[in-house]
Amino acid sequence: KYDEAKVGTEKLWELMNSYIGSDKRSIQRSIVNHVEYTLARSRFSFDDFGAYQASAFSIRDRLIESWNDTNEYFTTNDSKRVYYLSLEFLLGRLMQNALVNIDVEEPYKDALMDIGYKLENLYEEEVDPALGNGGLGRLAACFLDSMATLEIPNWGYGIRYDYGIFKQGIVDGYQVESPDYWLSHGNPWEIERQDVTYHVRFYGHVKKYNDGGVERGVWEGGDVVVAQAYDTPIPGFNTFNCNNLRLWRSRPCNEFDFKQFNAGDYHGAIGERQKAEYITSVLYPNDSSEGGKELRLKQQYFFCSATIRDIIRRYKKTHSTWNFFHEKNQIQLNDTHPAIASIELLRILIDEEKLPWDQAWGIMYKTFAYTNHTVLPEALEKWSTKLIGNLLPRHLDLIYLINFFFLEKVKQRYPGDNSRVSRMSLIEEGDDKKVRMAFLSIVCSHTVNGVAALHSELLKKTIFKDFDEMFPGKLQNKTNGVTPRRWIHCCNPGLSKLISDTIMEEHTTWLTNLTSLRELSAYSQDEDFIKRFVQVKSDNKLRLQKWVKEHTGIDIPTNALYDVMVKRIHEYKRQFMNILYVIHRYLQIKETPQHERASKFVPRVVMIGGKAAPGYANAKAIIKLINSVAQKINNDRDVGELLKVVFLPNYCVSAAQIIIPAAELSQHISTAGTEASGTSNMKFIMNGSIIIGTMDGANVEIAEEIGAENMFIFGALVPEVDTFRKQLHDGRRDYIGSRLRKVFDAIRSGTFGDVSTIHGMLYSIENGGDYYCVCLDYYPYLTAQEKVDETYRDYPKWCKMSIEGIAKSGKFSSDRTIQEYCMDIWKVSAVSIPKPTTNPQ
Ligand code: GLG
Repeated sequence: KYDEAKVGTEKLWELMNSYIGSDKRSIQRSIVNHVEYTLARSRFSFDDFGAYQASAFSIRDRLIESWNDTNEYFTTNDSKRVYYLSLEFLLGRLMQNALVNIDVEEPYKDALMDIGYKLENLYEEEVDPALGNGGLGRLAACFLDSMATLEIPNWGYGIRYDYGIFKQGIVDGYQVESPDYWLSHGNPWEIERQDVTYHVRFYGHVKKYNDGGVERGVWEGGDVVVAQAYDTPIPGFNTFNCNNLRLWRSRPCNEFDFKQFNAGDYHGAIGERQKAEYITSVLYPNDSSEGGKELRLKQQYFFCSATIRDIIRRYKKTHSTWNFFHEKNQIQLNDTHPAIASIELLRILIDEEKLPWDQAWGIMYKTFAYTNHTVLPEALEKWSTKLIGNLLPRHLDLIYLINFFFLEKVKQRYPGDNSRVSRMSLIEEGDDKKVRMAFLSIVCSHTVNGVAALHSELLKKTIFKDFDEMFPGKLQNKTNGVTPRRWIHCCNPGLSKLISDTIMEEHTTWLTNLTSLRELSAYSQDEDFIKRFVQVKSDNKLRLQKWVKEHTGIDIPTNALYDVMVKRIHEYKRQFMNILYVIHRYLQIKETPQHERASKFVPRVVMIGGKAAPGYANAKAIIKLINSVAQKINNDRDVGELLKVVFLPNYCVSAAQIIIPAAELSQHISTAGTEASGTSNMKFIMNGSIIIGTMDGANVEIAEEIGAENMFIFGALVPEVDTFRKQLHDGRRDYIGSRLRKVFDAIRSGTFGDVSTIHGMLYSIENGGDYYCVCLDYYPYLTAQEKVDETYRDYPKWCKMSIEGIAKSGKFSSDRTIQEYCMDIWKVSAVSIPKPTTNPQ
């Protein structure tokens, strides 16, 4: 610490008495300084990548100013904080987002142009940090943006993986995975915190003792690794507030095994240390299914333990009793992945802080809340008690204790109802006993929520029914949202400008009050507006056309309907049904005489993209089928430009920002009752793409908002799905109609080459295994697709529908979602940091 008396705060203040200026000279000087002093490159010659890096450092400097001020302000004011714990943060590129949020995109563009660099090109130099699988991780990123924008004191906590989600390549139509070492050229956005580290223990044993009636434990032995913090500033839009995302990296403990070393086993001693670093090396590439692997549990506990210690340390800086902990801290669990955090808090309060059980329990309970993201049984985490007991022996003790107290309450409340007791137990009995992490999270949290209205209702009726009965009101709904800053303004500048021009508002107004888009409704039939709207769409289509050429080599026309489906590949999402329809369309075109084709078919480019989990054979077979179908159709001269099929490789956030604004139709066709919410559906609507979709997830609320007449809705509802499944179970097999049969036959007969990997799925669907109801929904889907063609022919009507969609998409801003979390769950309000005193511009 500096000696205040000697140096004087005034002197320090004088040395840096304002935020960095936003005039051209200041920006250029800051960039060139970083070229020379940070990158140690010559200021007289640097390439686009050097310019990107230096600009990033220069922008980071600005972020650090408000990031420091914000945190200091929150500490001085003892602000209530929200912590968002997630194993995934799918941030996407940061540069444009930061420039837009702190409102210096134009000044940077000019300043760079003046020294010979195009800002748009520099954006392309940034790696796309992909520390997440899909919707769950991207939701966390949208939430961070909204919380900063709404000036909610918030930190995100997660893992700094060395390898994010794999890169997807396509070889002979098959997915091949390669590692994404995103840090190879450094990461200018993060701040390495050598001063913020914690020890995290694994394995070992517990000694218990009685402390005046309270049983406490001492956990000793085992392995200890170090968690080191890396911070990424999260600027809000149009505010000086800047929040933080703290990601943990595992490092070896400084204690080196000299015994082993001296015994001559230098390699062994080093190897032990490397094992520690392994913990945070790679993101598990599963979306909606759980591996149950020890390393995954290690990752979970590792980041939860460091996080809880960090939160406690921060609280203790300003508090000497535990009385206000829950009033100052709210912790949100993004699915059950960080569920062990609550047990860690309980353990620390009981074993280390020596609190009585009731007090410790109360603090934990009032601090935690849990979000469920899926009803799919394969995605619900269950950890074997053997695994937990070995890795985290004290935590398993506490889980048993919690279960004991909880089941006592269940028995009191429902005397004699033994089946309910075993249904609700936190432990699933069997040869390999398991902890039901979702139930544990419900019991340890004050509030639980689903992510769309339908999903939350299903939770109450199905997997959490007993809990809803016992704790009425505890289960809530918080419909997901997406940030319009990234998903309209950054990815679709043309549309953003058109909106601002039309409703005569500054970006800063409607981008934080998205329901004001309603005003656009008045223009849905306005000729001038439609003309500009169509121009924006075709510019975006051209941009995508180039992207497709560059990434696949395929030429696609721009004067065709762009039909897009991008999301993780999964049977429940039914990319399979999409490609079956494509085959049907192809066969139909072939059957139609040339001269009748133009009047019968609207030219279409069908684009499908998404990653399959590396161990998910059926999903991989679907990718292969799509590519084989594309290969055949695209090379069939007879079909020409009437139908093109593209598999969009390596779908990721930066690709989404090009793909979504260009789409005219987008597919969200999951089996009713399977997609918890979906969030890309919201992004597509905001960008004027019309949805063809089922009544599933947030589609239901989208239809409510924009009107079912502005979508192409089809398919079985949840009760019909249930009935169909029951019929399958009872032996019904008559569900494959002749048109679908033809498609199956075409696949089997080799029309699309060797696609034998899909034969298993075909066979299963034909023989009662159509769990996701492809056959049930197939014909309604065809009808909806015919309606699409018909509507596209009436182009003014098509435009009207898509403009109405944009106008009424306001509900799906993640700002609205976060406001609901703040009011109903966290009870937290905005804290606005004061403007800097001088010259921030
Ligand atoms: C889940 C669900 C999605 C949901 C997302 C965010 O499958 O339907 O939109 O979380 O809540 N595992 C996911 O991606």
